[in-house]
Amino acid sequence: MKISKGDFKAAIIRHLHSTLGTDENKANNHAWWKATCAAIQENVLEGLRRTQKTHYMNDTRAVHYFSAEFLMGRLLSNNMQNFGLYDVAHGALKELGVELADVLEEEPDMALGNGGLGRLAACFIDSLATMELPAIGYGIHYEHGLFRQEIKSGAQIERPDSWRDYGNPWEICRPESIQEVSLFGYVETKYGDNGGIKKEWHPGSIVKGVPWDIPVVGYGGKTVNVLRLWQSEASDYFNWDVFNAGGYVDAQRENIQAETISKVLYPNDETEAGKELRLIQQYFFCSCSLKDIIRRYKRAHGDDWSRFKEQVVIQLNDTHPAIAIPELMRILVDRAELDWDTAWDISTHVFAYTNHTLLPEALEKWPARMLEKILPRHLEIIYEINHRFMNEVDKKWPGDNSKKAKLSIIEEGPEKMVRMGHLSVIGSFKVNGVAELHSRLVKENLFPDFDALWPDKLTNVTNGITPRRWLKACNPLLSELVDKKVGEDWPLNLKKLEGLAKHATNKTFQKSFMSVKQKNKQLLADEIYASTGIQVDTNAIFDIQIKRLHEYKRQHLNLLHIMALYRRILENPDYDMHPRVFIFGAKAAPGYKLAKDIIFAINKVADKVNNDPRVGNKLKVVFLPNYRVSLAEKMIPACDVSEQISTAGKEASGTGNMKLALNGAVTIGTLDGANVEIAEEVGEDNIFIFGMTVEDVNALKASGYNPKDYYYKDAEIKAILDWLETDYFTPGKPGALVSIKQSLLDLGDPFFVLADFRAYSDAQIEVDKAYRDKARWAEMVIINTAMMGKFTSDRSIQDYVDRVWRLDSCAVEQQKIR
Ligand code: 73E
Repeated sequence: MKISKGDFKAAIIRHLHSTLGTDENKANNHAWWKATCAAIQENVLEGLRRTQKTHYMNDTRAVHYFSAEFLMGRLLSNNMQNFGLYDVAHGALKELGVELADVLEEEPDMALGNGGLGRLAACFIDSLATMELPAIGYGIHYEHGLFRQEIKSGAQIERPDSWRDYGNPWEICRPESIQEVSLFGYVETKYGDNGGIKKEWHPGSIVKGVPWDIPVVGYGGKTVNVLRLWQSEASDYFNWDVFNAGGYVDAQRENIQAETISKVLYPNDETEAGKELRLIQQYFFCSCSLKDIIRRYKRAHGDDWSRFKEQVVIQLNDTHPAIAIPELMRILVDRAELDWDTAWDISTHVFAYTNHTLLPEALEKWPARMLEKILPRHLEIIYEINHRFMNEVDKKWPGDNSKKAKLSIIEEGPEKMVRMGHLSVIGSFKVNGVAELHSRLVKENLFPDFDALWPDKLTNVTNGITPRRWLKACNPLLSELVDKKVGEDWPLNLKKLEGLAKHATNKTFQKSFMSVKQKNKQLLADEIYASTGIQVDTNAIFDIQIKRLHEYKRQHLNLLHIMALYRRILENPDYDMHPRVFIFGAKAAPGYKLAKDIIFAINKVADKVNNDPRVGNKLKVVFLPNYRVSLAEKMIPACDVSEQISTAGKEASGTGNMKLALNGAVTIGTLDGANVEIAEEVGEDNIFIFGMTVEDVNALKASGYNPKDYYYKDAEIKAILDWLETDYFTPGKPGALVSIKQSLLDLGDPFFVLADFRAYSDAQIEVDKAYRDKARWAEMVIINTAMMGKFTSDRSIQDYVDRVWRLDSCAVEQQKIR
């Protein structure tokens, strides 16, 4: 039973009047948006209430997804879709003279994440709710999410993101569940009468954690789980302990402004921040979340800890929440007064850890001295964990001190460091990588000795994406076409898309499919024109690279190839190629100089190419500013060629690769991350794989890679790199783009751009040929969509359930949608 259009219209107007205090004559799009959200939220809250009651009554085991990032994007369209109210709302607003599309544009993105890791967390909680699994997401209620990117004279400028400035209609504050978190101070050792010792932490500072709940609506609208995000506030509590110990001045100094903890998301993707505030953020949300879990457990089980590990599983999204391990030990040993072995048994049956990267600069390490200052008791506990673990290592490899040094949580050196990855592996019952290749490299290169010690601990769960957002919602035209061919239940069973494959060579179907693509390209062309003033031809190939800017992702390889095409056209006006539009979206970490230089270079080359009459329509280059979830939703349906060109072995999985292929783009990519599995699914004829494999890269490294060999051997490479040094692209400013050349020649080209250039360029020639064969291309495109079933996040979640969580679903009774 669903609400009628008329009743939904009445609900919107009711909220305009009594929630927003305005009326239909005065309302602007923002007000319409808020009123529509409020009307939908009635269902959301009813679903939430039912879900929580059902989970409580059934005393369900639940997964707790701990993540410093959740990149949620917009929620209105998603929530409408999941309740089956999209068409109703569209019709209701239409009758009110309002365009739903304009209303949806009012919603700010919830950008509480950097990139793939944060968006994965968002897809996972969508799947968990859809699959009716009891789950809570735990994270940080950042006041400012990832910065807004502006481009000024070609360069990236960062502006603050203020997603809550005019209120967020979805979130619910829960002051009744506030938690307190201790920081700083010292540890006192107390000796009991029976010779036992007890540790007491006297914190130097206490902050409050205020929970904000974002409801997460499953597809079908039955289960509504929550994402609980913690906001820091000053505690009313004065720091008496430090004051009494005569540490008044210290207390002041260490009393960091409580509100700063949840102020801002660190904008570094794939780099460890290494800053005090980052550690405090991590501890803050882990401590609040654990206390919240324990409060809920105690409501059902009192002080009986024996069932805790049966009721609770905690997934650590990378090492960012690894401090939760010693925090749980502290609570169990110091507070609940369990003996160490019992506490460790509970702890190591509760935590599981996902590794997302092998890049050394992303592997978190904290100076022991910093931990000692901020979390003195936790450092002691980490030493104790390590001490006991070293004994275990000694049993396996007696007397082998180098093994111990290698495996220890503590890295010795001029500055003692705590390795959070080792802590996570030791403290978890399962560890997974995020694609087959990545998980193999985790076993072979990152944690080989841990794998030898515990052969069943390391496993793989290949990433996935939610087809609800990444096909149904973002690509309504293609969804409608797919509905007609394979039925309407593919969003819940993505393998159904395979039913498209048998139509891949059917002329009529090819025509319908490609006409959808063409319409989506027109929509993107309009967007490009509106935001950059650049006019692009929708008959050109739309070639898209969208992801964080990082050397290993090699946007500069793409750029060098664009420059090569430009040069070929200048040298030969009849150079034979199908017109192409290269489109980029990427944010660079504000402190990552070369990444920002690459953005600048892309924009400078774009200026020149786009305005050169000798090029005409053959080549256009577009950099769309402020890449984010809502922009991705517009770009992905319009893509012909998906650029997935990271150095083999560096991209753990990638998830944009899956989104683009699902929407009928053909991948040009390396054998890296999940590209390998995409190639397996679509078959080698329907993807353009090029370049070095992991083994090739290792061999080249071992033999001594010299990028200058390629520079001197390949005249085109030389010409392009030399071009960067002139003022051709930056008139009057020679050398403005030279840092790219330097990194590739003088700094050793750490990501093998030059080594892969020729293979990439050749693969692009194949892409060009394939595109010109219309029937062949349409077939490839259809096969790509058809074969993406594996990459639904529902499959990833099922893998976690089977391999890691051992979780049962719990049916929630369907509410009457109003
Ligand atoms: O390959 C992606 C992967 O698809 C990987 O680079 C990314 O995680 C995605 C989801 O599994 C990732 N992000 C981070 N590490 N790996 C990271 C590291 C530090 C801060 C923020 C993000």
